[in-house]
Amino acid sequence: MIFNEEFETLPREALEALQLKRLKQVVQRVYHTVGFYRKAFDDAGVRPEDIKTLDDLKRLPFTTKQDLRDNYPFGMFSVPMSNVVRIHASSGTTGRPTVVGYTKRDIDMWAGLMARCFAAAGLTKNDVVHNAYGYGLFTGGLGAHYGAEKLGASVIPMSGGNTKKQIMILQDFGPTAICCTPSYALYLAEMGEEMGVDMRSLRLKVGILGAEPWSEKMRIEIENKLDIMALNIYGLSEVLGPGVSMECAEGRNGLHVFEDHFIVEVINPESGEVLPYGETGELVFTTLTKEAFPLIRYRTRDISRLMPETCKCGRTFVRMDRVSGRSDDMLIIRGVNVFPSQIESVLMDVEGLEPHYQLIVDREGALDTLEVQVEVSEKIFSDEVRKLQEMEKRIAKDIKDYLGVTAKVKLVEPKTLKRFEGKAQRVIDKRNI
Ligand code: DLL
Repeated sequence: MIFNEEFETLPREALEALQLKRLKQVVQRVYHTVGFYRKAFDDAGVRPEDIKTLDDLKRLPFTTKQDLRDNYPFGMFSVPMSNVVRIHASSGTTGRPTVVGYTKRDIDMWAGLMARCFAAAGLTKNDVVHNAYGYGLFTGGLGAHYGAEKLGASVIPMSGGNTKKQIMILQDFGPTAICCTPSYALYLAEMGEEMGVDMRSLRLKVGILGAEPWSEKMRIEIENKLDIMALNIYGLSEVLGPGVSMECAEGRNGLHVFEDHFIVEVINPESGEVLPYGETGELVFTTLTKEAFPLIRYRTRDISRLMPETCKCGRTFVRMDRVSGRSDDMLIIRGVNVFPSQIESVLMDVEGLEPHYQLIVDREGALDTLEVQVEVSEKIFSDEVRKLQEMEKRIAKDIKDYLGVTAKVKLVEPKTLKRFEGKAQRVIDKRNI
C-alpha cells in the first residue's frame, strides 16, 4: 500500500530534480537564519549560491551532535519561537538532551511520513494501532500517534510501561498493529505467556518496531511469539523522529528512505569521505523540508549501507540496510572492534538461548574484559552444571571464531536480566567508572 503514490514512486530523475530544488532553498534559508550555519559555511569557504548540483552537497560541512549541544537549547532553530508549536528532546546517555522543534507544517509533514510508514506496513483506516512508544519528550509516541491518525486508523495511546495493563488492552481492544521497540515486543510476549495469555491468538497482525538496533534473528523470534509480521522503522529526533525510513511489507529487506524529504549519504566515519552505494559506513542526513530545525549533513553515528536495487513495492526511494550499531556504541575490546549487535547475532544462532542478554565490559589491570550474560531456557537451566559449562565454553568459542574477541560467557536463569520498556541498554561499561 502506498500512501503518497505521486512522491513515493517518482522516477529517479524527477526525484533528484526535486531534491536539488529543495536543497538550494534550505541551504539559503539556514545561511540567512541560523548563526551556526553562516559561520560554518563561511569557514568552509562555501556560499549558498555554490550549490548548483546535488554533488555540491559534498562541499558543505557536516553537523554533529556536539554542534547541537553547543547551541543548546534553541540556537539551531531557523524560525522564531512563535512559529514553533512542538518541542521534543532525545535523552542520550550523557549530558544535556538534544532539543528539536517543529512548526505546524513540520508536524503535518511528519504525520504524513508516519502515515506512509503505516501504509507501507499494509495498514489502512480500518486498523487499530496500539502505540506503546513512550509519549513525552521522546519522539516515538506522538510521532506514531499523529501518523496513525493521519492515515485514519484508530490509535490507542498506550505509551510505555504498565505491561500487564498493555496485555489486557491487547486482548480486549483487539488492536491489529503494535508500535514499540523490538525488545519491548519480546517483553510483552513473555509477560503475556506468564499471565497465561495465548499471545499468538491476539488480533495483532503487524508490528512497527524500531528505535534501537535489532537483528533478523530477533525478527523471527518476535514474529513467532506474537504471530505477526515485524517491520523495521527508523528515525532520530534530530532529523525528524520516527519516519525517516521504513521497511515495506512487500520487500522486508532494507528501509526506504523518504528521499523527497531527506538526502541520505553514507560516509567513512574516520575520513568523512562519501562512500558509494553498497558500502558500509555512517549515515548522514540532510533535511529538505523541515522549517523549524533544518539540518545539513547531520552525522548520525548509525552504521548502515544503501541498497539502490529496485524494490517490488514500486517505491523508487533507496533503501538502507538495518542499522547494525552506532559508531559510538562500538566496543573496543583489547583492540578488537565489536558491535553489540554482532554478539547478538552469534547468540541468536545458539539453540536454547533466550533473546535477553547483557554485555559487561570491565578492565582488569590494563586488559579489557567482556562478559556476556545471556538467559537460557528453563529446560537447559535445570540441566547439570557440567552441561551448562560446556555450553558456555562453546558460545565463547563461537564469539572468538566469528568476532575475534575473547569473552566470558555466563548463562543465567530465565527472566533474571533487566527488561526494558523503551530502548534496551545492552552494554554496561564499567571502565568509565
Ligand atoms: O528513536 C526515533 C524513533 C522512534 C525511531 C520510534 C523509530 C521508532 P532517538 O531517541 O533520537 O529517536 O534515537 C535515535 O535510535 O540514531 C539510532 O541509533 C536508533 N534507532 C532508531 N531506529 C532504529 C532502528 C528515535 N530501526 C537513534 N534500528 C538512532 C536501529 C535505530 N537503530
